[in-house]
Amino acid sequence: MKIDILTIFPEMFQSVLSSSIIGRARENGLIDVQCTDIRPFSECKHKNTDDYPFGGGAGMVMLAQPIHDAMAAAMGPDFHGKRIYLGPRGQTLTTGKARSLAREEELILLCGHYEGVDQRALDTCVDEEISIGDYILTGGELAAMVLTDCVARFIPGVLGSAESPEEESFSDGLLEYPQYTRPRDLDGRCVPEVLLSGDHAKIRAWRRRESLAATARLRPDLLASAKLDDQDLKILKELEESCFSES
Ligand code: 4G0
Repeated sequence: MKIDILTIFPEMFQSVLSSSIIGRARENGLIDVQCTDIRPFSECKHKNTDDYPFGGGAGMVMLAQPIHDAMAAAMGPDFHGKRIYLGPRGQTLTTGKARSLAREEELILLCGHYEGVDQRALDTCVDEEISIGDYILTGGELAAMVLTDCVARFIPGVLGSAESPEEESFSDGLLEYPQYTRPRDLDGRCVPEVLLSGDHAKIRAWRRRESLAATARLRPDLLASAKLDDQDLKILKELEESCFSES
């Protein structure tokens, strides 16, 4: 998978995309992430990339011309993929969306700034607008990093063979069970006995119950679309009853 990020701040990406799992994936050639600086494409005399909005109002609007030309350069002669604009009007990024984007050959991410981008550049240079959540950032760069990280996890080989992107929170629609490592006893706070039992069926059942309990308590809204079997429903009923008896 190739990801090309169009931005006026390419230096923002260097450390984030060279560290940890994404850094390793790039070294191993599993993902090719590049930044294209929009500014050199500006045909203005001072290489401006923004201007005042027609009709007046606060803030600046990014010029269509440098974005259009940077996009053409990033696409090259035979582009196969999706061109995504990170902005607050887009559909919210989800696990499902990330999983499907990971199947694309190439992504081009356009990072907007100021009050946005000239609508004509969006009309001609963008296939889809995606938001990382209902809040405003000073620029699309952090959103592009979030999307890159989230999509990369679904590319085969990016996570170690032991980890699976499908075993994590949200994949079956539930929150994660609690994890423990050494020491067994931390100043009197002990690891749950079942995890030391070696009984893998019992451990699996305990973890499922903890996931269901955490989801019911912290994100009950997720239960409506979670993948639940009859056993899960029975556990949820038990949890609900024990919850009532507590209060
Ligand atoms: C486009 C993405 C881009 C328009 C980008 C701001 C939040 C997100 C930007 C605006 C961003 C997100 C209209 C303020 C840059 N903020 N939620 N900021 N306007 O994904």
